[in-house]
Amino acid sequence: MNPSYSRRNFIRRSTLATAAIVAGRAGAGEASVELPFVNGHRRMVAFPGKRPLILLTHRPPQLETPFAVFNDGLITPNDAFFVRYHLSGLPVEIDPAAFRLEVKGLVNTPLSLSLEDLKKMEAVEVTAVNQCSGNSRGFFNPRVNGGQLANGAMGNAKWRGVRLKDVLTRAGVAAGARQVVCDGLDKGAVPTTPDFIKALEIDHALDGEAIIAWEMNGEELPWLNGYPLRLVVPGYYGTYWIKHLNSLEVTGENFGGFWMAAGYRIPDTPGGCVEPGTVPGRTLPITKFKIRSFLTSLTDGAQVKAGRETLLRGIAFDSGAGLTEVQVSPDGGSTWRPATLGKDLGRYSFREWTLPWTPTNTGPAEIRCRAFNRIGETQPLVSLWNPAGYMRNGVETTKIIIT
Ligand SMILES: Nc1nc2c(c(=O)[nH]1)N[C@H]1C(S)=C(S)[C@@H](COP(=O)(O)O)O[C@H]1N2
Ligand SMILES: [Mo]
Repeated sequence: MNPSYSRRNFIRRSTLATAAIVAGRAGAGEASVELPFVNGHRRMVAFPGKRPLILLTHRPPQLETPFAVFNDGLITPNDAFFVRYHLSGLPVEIDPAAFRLEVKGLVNTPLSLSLEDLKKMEAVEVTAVNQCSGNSRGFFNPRVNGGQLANGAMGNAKWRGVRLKDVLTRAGVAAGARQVVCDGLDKGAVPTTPDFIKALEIDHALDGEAIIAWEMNGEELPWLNGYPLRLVVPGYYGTYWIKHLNSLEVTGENFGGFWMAAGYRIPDTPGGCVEPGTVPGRTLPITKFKIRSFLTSLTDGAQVKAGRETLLRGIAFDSGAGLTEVQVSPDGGSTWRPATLGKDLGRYSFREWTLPWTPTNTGPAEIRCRAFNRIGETQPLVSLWNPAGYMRNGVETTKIIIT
């Protein structure tokens, strides 16, 4: 464990400090995993407030959720939720009494809100998936640069906070407003590193969907998921979900910072893809999730018995348009059967699907699944490609053995 995540940096939270100290004794018996692509060897490391997760980088912390967690339940536990930072200068000490969220720029009344001020406003809850744009990037073929993630840079949680709209309305959005520029407490290790700042279109910020959350699954936000406040932008890729949020600035022009103007851009083409290996012409900022589904009850290499019923189970989600169906193919895509959708936890949540299946012939088998939604979106059989490795959503295949 890197010393910068030691006790002194999590001073408010003695339980986290304990975890950091335990993790600091890395070495003996440390677990590791092999992700299913070249150079997929990863250590499992427990950061403060987290169980051992798949380590991509220490500085900045980037941790992936082991895929088995998604079969345990529809809500991803806080201690298993993935972590992604761009900058190594994380906040190391936050006094909740002194913390302020500044609301400034093109507003009638600039605000400086304490956590108490926010908690006196109307609180709302939403169950929503947070997914990194680069989730599953390690599977891109041809390979692309960037964090080589398997499918664990996503998670589903119940978030509680105030509507972004209500905070902006309290400040009074002035005429000519175009975007809301959102910044958190983290900084680059050197001053030349562009600060991680993202902008939402003003109409989006005022549509009532995004929230400023202080609670995740009934507990205060884990430090590494944005304590004490984070933006939750349902249906949008995680890049907009600013952690340690302490500044909202309403602007009259499009924000030109690095992470909007250069980073997190997708080809301006249908589906945001280009021919594998080619460079796109025009690009746009990434926005909403593509629809996805996964089998969670069986993983590659699993064995099932011929003649015995197996319950196939998995998860699906989209950008909030509304899932209509999940289909499962137990025969490598030759035939597809409708699965049963589970309880609806809200349109931004993971949705469970199940399908009882009795395999007949012994030997290897490929199980596939694909989701559909109200606006006609589904998953391509072959994953699409773009140079940054974003938005992967092709039909997943799980290779099992029937014995
Ligand atoms: N302050 C801050 N917020 C941030 C980031 C960051 O680097 N700094 N990364 C973003 C990205 S790209 C993702 S995918 C999500 C990840 O959220 P998590 O770490 O809570 O899982 O946080 C977003 N919010
Ligand atoms: Mo991300």
